[in-house]
Amino acid sequence: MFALNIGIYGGTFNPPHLGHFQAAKAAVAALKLDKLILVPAAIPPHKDLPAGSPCPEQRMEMVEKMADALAMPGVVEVSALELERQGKSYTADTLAQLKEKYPDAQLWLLMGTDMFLSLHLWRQPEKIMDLAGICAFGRTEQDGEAVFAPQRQYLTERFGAKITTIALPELVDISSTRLRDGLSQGLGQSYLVPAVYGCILMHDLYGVNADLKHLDLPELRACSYYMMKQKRVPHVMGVEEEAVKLARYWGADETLARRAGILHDCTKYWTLEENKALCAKYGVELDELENKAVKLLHSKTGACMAKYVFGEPEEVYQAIFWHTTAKADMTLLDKILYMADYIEPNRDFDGVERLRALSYQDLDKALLLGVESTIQEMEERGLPIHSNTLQARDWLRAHGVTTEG
Ligand code: DGI
Ligand code: FE
Ligand code: FE
Repeated sequence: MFALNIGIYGGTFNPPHLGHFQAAKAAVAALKLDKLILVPAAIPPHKDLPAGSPCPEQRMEMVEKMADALAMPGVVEVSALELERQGKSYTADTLAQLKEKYPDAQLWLLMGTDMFLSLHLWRQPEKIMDLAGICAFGRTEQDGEAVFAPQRQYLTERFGAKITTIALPELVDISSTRLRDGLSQGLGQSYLVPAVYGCILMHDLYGVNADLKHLDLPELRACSYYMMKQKRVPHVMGVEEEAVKLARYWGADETLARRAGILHDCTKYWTLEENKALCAKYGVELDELENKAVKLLHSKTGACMAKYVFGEPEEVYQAIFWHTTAKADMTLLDKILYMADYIEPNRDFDGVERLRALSYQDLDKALLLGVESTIQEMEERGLPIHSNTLQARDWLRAHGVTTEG
């Protein structure tokens, strides 16, 4: 018995699309994989990359985004093995390296129909089939099987291959060539994981030539999700939804609330250095606490990205800028984003129900309760409270707001 079941999914991933995504997901389930390693090729041995293709590092980044979107942390990983090696990216070499790393594992090499049908023509096919079982993504229809069966028999007899086939939905047949052509004409988003599309838009890959300052909503979401980790996406979707609801209820601009919600945490995973660099670039001055508390900076840099990269208006900039600390004398949109962040449907903490109810009865009361709760939590955790947070509380109290009733 093998200790681990490891799937290996190589390819040029030019770009990684929903076909790859579905295949990866299906393979983990069908083969009961303990680990799935995605291996983008540096220099594919079998064909030249079309002119203007993204460099290996960019394809690697897109694959990492797709892997994250699979939402199977600890199972799906991306390997730079072929990027780190010199020369053409031969699968036989990759499998040898992985076998050395996981000597006791059962390796499964995953591949689509075309690749499976030409496997005997790859470099060192006997080595490949000696090191790994082959998992081919087949189709459900009979004519698929008619093509598959002879090849399966041939590889088994000639190389002693261990072969398994898994049936996948139609989607898997997405043609990368057609997808690339579509992208250069402003199409193709529906075949991509949003975060991958965001990567393509922000780095101007495949001739998309996006005008980042005039993105529609799906494109804006794609860029925002690209910049963060998958695990934060549900929260951001929740904030978008809640901000729109609050805006509708309290008579604020729904579109601005929505766009602020989409972008509010887009820089959440930046390092302290990255945050500071962007603040310096756009002249955002930081105080002593902000200079060391990275959690306080994503609101400033998120605001800068919204305004300077995505062309959002000043109101959106302000709302994002103040969404973490709050401040004295906030605008309606500022309050809406602050509260949406606090009460969006995925939030679950003691008192969230009262905060939700208050947000639709008396927004200022809700805001004061939110600010006071944050202050209390910071105190309990022994963290310094930002002066803007304290000023938000004092301003509301001075204007007759209470949390009673
Ligand atoms: O980005 P989110 O997690 O959705 O929410 P957020 O932007 O309100 O950030 C919450 C984090 O910010 C949380 O870790 C606490 C921290 N924070 C909020 N107000 C203060 C604060 N940290 C300090 N030190 N002082 C504050 O006044
Ligand atoms: Fe935030
Ligand atoms: Fe948030």
